[in-house]
Amino acid sequence: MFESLTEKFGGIFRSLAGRGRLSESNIQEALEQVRTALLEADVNYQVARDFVDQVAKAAIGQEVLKTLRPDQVFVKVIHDEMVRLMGPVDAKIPFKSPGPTVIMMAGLQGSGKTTTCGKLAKVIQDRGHRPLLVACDCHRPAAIEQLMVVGSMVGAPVFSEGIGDPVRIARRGVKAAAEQNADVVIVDTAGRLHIDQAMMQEAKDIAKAVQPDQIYLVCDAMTGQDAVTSAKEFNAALELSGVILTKLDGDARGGAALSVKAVTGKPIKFVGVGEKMDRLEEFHPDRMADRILGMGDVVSLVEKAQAAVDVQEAARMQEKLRKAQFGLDDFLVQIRQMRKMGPLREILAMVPGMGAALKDLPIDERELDQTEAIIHSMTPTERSDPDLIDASRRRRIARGCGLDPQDVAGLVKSFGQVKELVRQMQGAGAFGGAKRAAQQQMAQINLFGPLHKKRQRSTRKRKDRKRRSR
Ligand SMILES: Nc1nc2c(ncn2[C@@H]2O[C@H](COP(=O)(O)OP(=O)(O)OP(=O)(O)O)[C@@H](O)[C@H]2O)c(=O)[nH]1
Ligand SMILES: [Mg+2]
Repeated sequence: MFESLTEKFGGIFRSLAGRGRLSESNIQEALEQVRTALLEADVNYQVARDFVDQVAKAAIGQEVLKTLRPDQVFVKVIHDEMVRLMGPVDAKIPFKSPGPTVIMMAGLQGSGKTTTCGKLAKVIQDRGHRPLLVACDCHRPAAIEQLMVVGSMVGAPVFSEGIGDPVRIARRGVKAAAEQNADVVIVDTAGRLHIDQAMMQEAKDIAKAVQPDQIYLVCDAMTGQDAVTSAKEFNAALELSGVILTKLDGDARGGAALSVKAVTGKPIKFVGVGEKMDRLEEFHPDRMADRILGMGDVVSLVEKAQAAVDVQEAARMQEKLRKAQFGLDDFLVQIRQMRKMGPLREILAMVPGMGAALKDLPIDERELDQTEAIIHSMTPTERSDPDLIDASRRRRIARGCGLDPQDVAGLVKSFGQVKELVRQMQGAGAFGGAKRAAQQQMAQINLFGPLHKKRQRSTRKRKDRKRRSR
């Protein structure tokens, strides 16, 4: 898969080895080569340009950790950017209950729709459901016959009324699900050689009639940018749920895989890697990036080295805390580290059991921005010793970050409380009860909440005003 792209990246990485540090000058050449490699792999022009810009931003000035070479760091940067470019994607198929869950396939002629109907039916069976295939490519007897064959290969029933009106057949197919003991319906549709009005209209009419829960666009990876262009048009007409990219086992160059999410906003959900019915795989951006770069071991090496540095950093922070030298500057570093991991909501959602609880929680990334802004408006001395901040300094800081002096006071107060509690917790090593109490108190201090509190305040004010005016 994508051999020539993999080879080119290999060459680029080799040429970076031996440099001391990733700098603007020594990386420029490598970036230019990355751009060329992407364009030659038929990656969309704009996507390639943005990609290189992002890599440049992420790579330049990256400290090359003692244990790592610059080419290794560059591999990791490229890998992460590729993952970002192709993801995120959820490979789950949302089944609804009661069913049937209706899945519609769309795509150009020969892209692999009918074959993929069978493969997808197999994936769905493996996930414990009972799919029914519906033959809505009903202009040609051969197309219906092909779906019948595919169905029998995977042991899935096929609903067909022969040549006829695809909209009517789609509707009746969905109705037939119950009597066929099926809880998922997969609708095969007709493709044309090129996007044309008649095909789009037919697809739209079918979608309108059966209101599919999922619409998957089947794209042939071998057609590169043409696949991406057609995906864009289909998406405008049909509101796709995702893309299934087929024929990745052939000599596709990689352009479609790398561009489709950036151009359409819709992720690839599955990839076809062969003609047989068991050749459909879930799409995972990180695994795909590993495959393209062929550098999975380097990526994990860099991750380990970075994690080790984070551990050292954490130990340094703990030591500072212990000596009560922990200032707002260090706090800022901590916020940044945390944000590096992704949006706060996503980080928290990864904690088991948090997903549902998060739904109603007012998490606002802007609150973190505010906390950062307040700290930024402080002088270095104020950051390391927030006790210095009196009323006039508070006003100055507030002006600097465009907030209320109260917000500044709130942050300083919360920070003081945390420091005090940390001190208590460390002092209370022998007394489990006191330590737990301190931890509980800690959880109630909201260091990230000036904006949120302000919002509550202003709502209260508004309500007061309303009451008074009555
Ligand atoms: N190598 C390979 N071949 C595939 C893959 N998916 C589909 N094909 C082949 O591509 C050809 C076209 O597939 P179909 O499923 O008939 O495509 P379609 O979109 O239904 O085509 P129309 O109904 O004519 O619009 C067939 O020969 C398939 O075997 C794949 O992932 N890998
Ligand atoms: Mg077909």
